[in-house]
Amino acid sequence: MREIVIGGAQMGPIQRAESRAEVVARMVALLDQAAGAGCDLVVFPELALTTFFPRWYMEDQVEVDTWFESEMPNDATRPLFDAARRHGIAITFGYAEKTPEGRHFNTSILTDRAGNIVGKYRKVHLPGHSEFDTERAFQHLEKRYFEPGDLGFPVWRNLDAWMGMCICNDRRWPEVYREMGLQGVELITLGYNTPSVNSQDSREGLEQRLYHSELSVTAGAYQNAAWVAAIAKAGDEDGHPLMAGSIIVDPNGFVVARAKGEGDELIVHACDMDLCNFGKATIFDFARHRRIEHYGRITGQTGVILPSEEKAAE
Ligand code: CDV
Repeated sequence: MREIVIGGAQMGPIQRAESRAEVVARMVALLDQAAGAGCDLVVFPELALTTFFPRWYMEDQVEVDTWFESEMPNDATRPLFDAARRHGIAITFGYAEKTPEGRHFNTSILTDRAGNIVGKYRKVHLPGHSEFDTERAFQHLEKRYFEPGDLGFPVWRNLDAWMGMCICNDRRWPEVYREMGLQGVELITLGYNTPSVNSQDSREGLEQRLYHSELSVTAGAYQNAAWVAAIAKAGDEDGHPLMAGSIIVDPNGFVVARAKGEGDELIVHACDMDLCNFGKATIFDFARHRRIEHYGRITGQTGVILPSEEKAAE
C-alpha cells in the first residue's frame, strides 16, 4: 500500500480588487486545515493567486503584467511555501508565469514536502480568443494573455508515486491523460476556473458544465488507471459565476470525494497508489493492447478532414 492523503483545496471567489496577500492567507488557512486532516499533498486551483483575470480585456501590457509572477516563490507566496514546509505537506497550485525572457504562461507547480519545486507544467490547451468578442456574454482571453505551454506533459516521482499535472481545459482532452499514462502516471492533479454558463450559449448552464467536467475527469482516470484530483476556483467573481464541483477520482473512475459548496473548502481522501496497479497490468496494459499503427491521425492531423476532402486533395 502506498497511501497519499490528498487534500483538494477548492477556493471560493477572488475579487479583482483582492490582493495576493489576502489570497495567500486563505490558502495558508486551507493548508493548516489539511495538516489537521493528515494530508500529504494539497491541490489548489488554476490561477489560484488572483481573480480569473482573462475575463477582463486589457490592452496595456504593463497592466497585464501586474497579474503575472516573475519568480516563484516570491514575497507574496513565501508564507504559503513556509507553511507547507512547516507542515511537511507537498503542494501544487496554478499561477500566471512571466519568464525572464518575457514569455507568458498559465502555469502550475508541484513541490515536495520540503517546499522545493520539483515539477512545473505550462497549460497546453488554451481556450477562448485573443481579441475582444462582441458576440460573447463575457470574455475569455486566455489566447491573448498566454502562449501555449512548451513543456509537454511530464511526470515526476514525488511522495513515492508518479505524478503529473494539467490545467483546466486540458482535462477535456484524452490525449493529455494518455501522454501521462504512457509514462506510468499514478496521480494527475489539475485546477480549473470554469464559468458556470457558456459565454457563447446561455442554454449551456451549470448542470451540463458540471457533468462535462466530471465525465472528462472520470474517463481520464479510468482509461489510464490513475487517480485524478480536479479542484475548482468557484463562486461569484465580480458578477461572473464559476462552477465548483471539485472531485477526487479513483483509478476505476469513481468519485471518492466531492466538494459541497462554492467557497473555500477542503475535500480529503486517502489514496492508495497501488490501486492503479491492476488496471495498468490488465485492461489498460498499454504495451500489450495499444495499436499505434492505427493512431497516426492523432498526432498527424489537428482538425477534421472528411474522407471526401481527403480524396479531393489526392
Ligand atoms: N480556464 C479554462 O480553461 N476554462 C475552460 C472554459 C472556458 C470552458 C474550461 O475548459 O473549463
